[in-house]
Amino acid sequence: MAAINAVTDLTVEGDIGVVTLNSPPVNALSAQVREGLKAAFEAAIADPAVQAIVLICDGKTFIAGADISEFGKAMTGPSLQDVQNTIENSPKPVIAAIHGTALGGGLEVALVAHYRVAVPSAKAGLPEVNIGLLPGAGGTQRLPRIVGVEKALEMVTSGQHVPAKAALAMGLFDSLVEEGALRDGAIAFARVVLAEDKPLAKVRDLNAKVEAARGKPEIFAEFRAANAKKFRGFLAPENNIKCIEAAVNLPFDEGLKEERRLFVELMSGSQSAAQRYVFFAERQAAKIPDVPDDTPTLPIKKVGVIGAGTMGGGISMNFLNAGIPVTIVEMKQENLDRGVGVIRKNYENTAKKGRLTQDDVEKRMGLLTPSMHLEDLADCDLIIEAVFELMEIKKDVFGKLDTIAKPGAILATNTSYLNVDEIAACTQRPENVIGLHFFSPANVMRLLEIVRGEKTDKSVVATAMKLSKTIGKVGVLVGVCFGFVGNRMLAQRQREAQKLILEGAMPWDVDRVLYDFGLPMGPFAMSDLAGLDIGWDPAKTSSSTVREVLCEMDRRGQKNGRGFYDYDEKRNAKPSADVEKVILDFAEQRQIQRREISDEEILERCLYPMVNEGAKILEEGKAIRASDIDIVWINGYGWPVYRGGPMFWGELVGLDKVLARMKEFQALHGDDFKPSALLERLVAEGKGFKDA
Ligand code: T1G
Repeated sequence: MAAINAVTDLTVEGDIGVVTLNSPPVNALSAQVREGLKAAFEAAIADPAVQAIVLICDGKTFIAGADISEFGKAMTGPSLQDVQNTIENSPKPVIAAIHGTALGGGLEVALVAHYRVAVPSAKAGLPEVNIGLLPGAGGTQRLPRIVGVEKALEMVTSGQHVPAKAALAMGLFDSLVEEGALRDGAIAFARVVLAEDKPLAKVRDLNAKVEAARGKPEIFAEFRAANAKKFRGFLAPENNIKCIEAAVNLPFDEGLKEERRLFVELMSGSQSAAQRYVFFAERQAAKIPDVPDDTPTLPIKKVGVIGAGTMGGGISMNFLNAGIPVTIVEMKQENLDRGVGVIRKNYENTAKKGRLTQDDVEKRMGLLTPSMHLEDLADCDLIIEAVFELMEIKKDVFGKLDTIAKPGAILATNTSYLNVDEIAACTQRPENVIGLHFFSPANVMRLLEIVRGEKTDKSVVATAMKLSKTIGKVGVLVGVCFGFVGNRMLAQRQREAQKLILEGAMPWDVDRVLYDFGLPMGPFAMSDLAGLDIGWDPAKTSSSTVREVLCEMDRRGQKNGRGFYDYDEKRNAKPSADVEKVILDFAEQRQIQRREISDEEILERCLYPMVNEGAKILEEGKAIRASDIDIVWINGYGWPVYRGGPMFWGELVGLDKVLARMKEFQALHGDDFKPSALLERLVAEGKGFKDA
């Protein structure tokens, strides 16, 4: 065995040269890996004893892509294309042996090999689109030559990881070898190749599948139309599509040049910078400075959920999906039955779409135990209350749980706003109390705000963070304050939106500006969706806000066909002349002189106070880092990932510009716009939020 460099070695087994990479955690194509690969293949090609070459990786996966942490830095060592040319021009057969996930540049390296073999558990994909890029090492030119244009379009624009069996069926893999015996299987495959002594075929020379699509622009037009909504606002999907078009219409080397041009266009743009930032930010959110990775965690084998309403049902589904039994408790039989019925209906709807089998549905429902007695939660490891958002009710529940739950059980509240420390104080075990704030619909939204109480034990925090991964959520640790991180910042935007429609804008103006910015919907459409009458009391209503007046007019939102908008039977929204009149009358009664308000002012008035509130959250220590705040907004509120999150975006705008406008707005509209001390300091020092 010859050690080529610290991460690469070459061994010769009989007449097979085996190049092995070992660069944890994912064998990413760092400079060192590229150097090692180039040198190892040059050595194997030059060695007369070697007749064929196997490329394999140690650790958990085949090469999982270029080293994203190197982007934006001066490149050292051989380029990836240089390494690929060495492999692709080998006069000896090269077999890529794949386990784990061959992704991005990793799959692109495998595509310049002559053959690809894998274990059944392996996956392959070109997920560059998820970081705002495209496969920049020939993937867009080689992939369609193997799998065809339609599958290539799907793969490069979705970033999907294709399982080995499907990869074999589409020709991406040439053979599957026994699980756990990849090395031997690949060497045996190499020997068969030698015995067959076929001429070496390069993927770049396979033209049949791209030529078959030539002169059929409808393939691309239909794909674009079918995905317009999903790709809205993103730049990378379109550039990926253009690359596949180039593979169809241009000779290979011309196509490669077009791929390079479109790659550089994305790499130099802010969208990819934002999406690469989010890639690392999401992983950073799992790191808690004073709760090390080896903090002991508690086994969660049985969960109790109190409340079978929308939230309780959605929360329960997360655990059922992960195979964790749930006892769900309601006080009234009819509510319990309805809640269980909704859970079943949700699963059956998913099964109808083919994403679950009926057997899966029954398995999950079999893990659910309905009950009318809190006492049935006595053996649960974790109990989550999802009762009405009233402190008195929550305190009553926790007081009872304190006497019922077994020692060591974690007691969690799903409150969206309320003080977790106050709730914890109703028990003798505040160290076991934590907030688990799910976002509606709780079985869909990825965000889980994990609210750390003053006395919450580190093992409880560690358990909650680990559990978030188990149930497929993105857990972000936040501190106790009104609305924690997400809702506290949302309140800033909601307040400004309400003021703007009195000052001169209409709800549909504000919604359009925020929708065009990239949010899934604006504040007024969101209110109609949730229901204008949440928290509205007909007995106490006094026409004190536009929203109250609309409720008094029985305009409750989408649920009854009219709210801020009028809705047709397909729930298509249309601005309402009645609402416009309500707003104009409301402003007149309050002597508000309406004026023309620009889209730019709408955006700045709604978003800058959010950035400012994020800065306050940071200086109060209610979030560990600015990027955690961004992860909250991307996963909990649909902030466009290609804008990186409110804090990333604020820095992109320029904190100095944000501060200046906040001061202008403060002079005009009062202290709602008072800049945070942190924002003032960072601007004065010319720093960013990472220096907070
Ligand atoms: N570069 C650098 N670091 C990476 C990395 C990468 N490509 N992928 C993962 N890591 C780090 C990650 O930050 C974490 O670090 C650790 O590895 C474990 O990751 C030219 C231009 C492979 C499915 O987009 O999808 O190739 O936090 O927690 O859940 O065309 O990582 O431990 O310090 O995610 O088991 C294309 C991205 C790159 C794949 C494993 N490739 N990675 O998931 O572990 S661009 C990708 C993943 C490219 C070419 C283009 C996942 C994974 P730390 P993890 P995991």
